[in-house]
Amino acid sequence: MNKILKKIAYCIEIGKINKSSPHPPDMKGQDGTDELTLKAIELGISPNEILAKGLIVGMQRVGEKFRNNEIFLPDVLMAARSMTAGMEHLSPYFMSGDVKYKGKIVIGTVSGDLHDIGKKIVGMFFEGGGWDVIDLGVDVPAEKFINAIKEHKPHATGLSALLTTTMINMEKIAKQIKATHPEVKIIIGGAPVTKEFADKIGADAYSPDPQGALDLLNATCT
Ligand code: B1M
Repeated sequence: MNKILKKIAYCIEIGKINKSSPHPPDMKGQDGTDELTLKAIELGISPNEILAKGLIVGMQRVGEKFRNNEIFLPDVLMAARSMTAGMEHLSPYFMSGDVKYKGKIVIGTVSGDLHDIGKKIVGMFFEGGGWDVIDLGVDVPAEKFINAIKEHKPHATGLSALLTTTMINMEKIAKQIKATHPEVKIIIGGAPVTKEFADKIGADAYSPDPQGALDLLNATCT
């Protein structure tokens, strides 16, 4: 079991998407994250474990290498595509079989920020926990959040940011949401975000991880 999860992490690390992808040249014709994730599911490994011990481990290594200037932006992009290929197989398992949703949540990565993998994972947990998720994508300005809140009337909004330069945009967005829709709870998260920051900008809750975010969201229902 460990072997296949290690292989998945490695494929993310080197940006091997699937069997037919030509990158990297020395792995031409070999399975990539796409096929290996399917095989892991067939082996009966839980989607949670594949995500936590395969996909996310690989992406953490990519982050470390990028920080140390061992790899560059195109390599990170290949890794992101490889991760997305795996997530596509996992997402149906995180979806709730329940047709009756607990409520709605509007999520998005804040303006200026193009990182969407973590936000998508959080969205998958919300769906799996019985919430109807309206995902506005990346680079989402305050107006887009507010228009979506008007249209969908959610219980809560989830804001994600991965950059220290974009987490500050959360403040403007949170303030505008609170000014126009004080009843809508705001949950924030993403690597540079902290509980102190959440308190400072007037968000209702902060979680460093998807399960914590789901627990907080469920708590808004009670
Ligand atoms: Co960028 N990037 N990136 N990047 N990138 C980081 C974030 C960075 C830490 C890399 C590094 O230097 N080590 C660094 C940020 C430094 C900083 O600000 N402190 C960085 C940088 C600098 C940049 C650019 C500026 C690079 C450049 O252009 N020179 C640029 C910015 C573009 C922009 O946004 N305007 C850039 C671009 C990119 C790509 C587009 C190439 C690509 C994103 C592709 C995509 O998302 N489709 C990318 C990637 C992949 C990364 C790293 C390597 C991985 C991010 C990721 O997907 N992690 C990242 C390094 C790292 O994180 N180790 C890095 C996996 C994911 C599962 O984790 O996103 O943290 P994460 O989400 C977690 C939690 O944070 C939490 O739960 C998630 C699931 O576990 N969470 C929430 C997230 N949102 C939440 C919301 C919640 C609750 C929890 O409630 C609502």
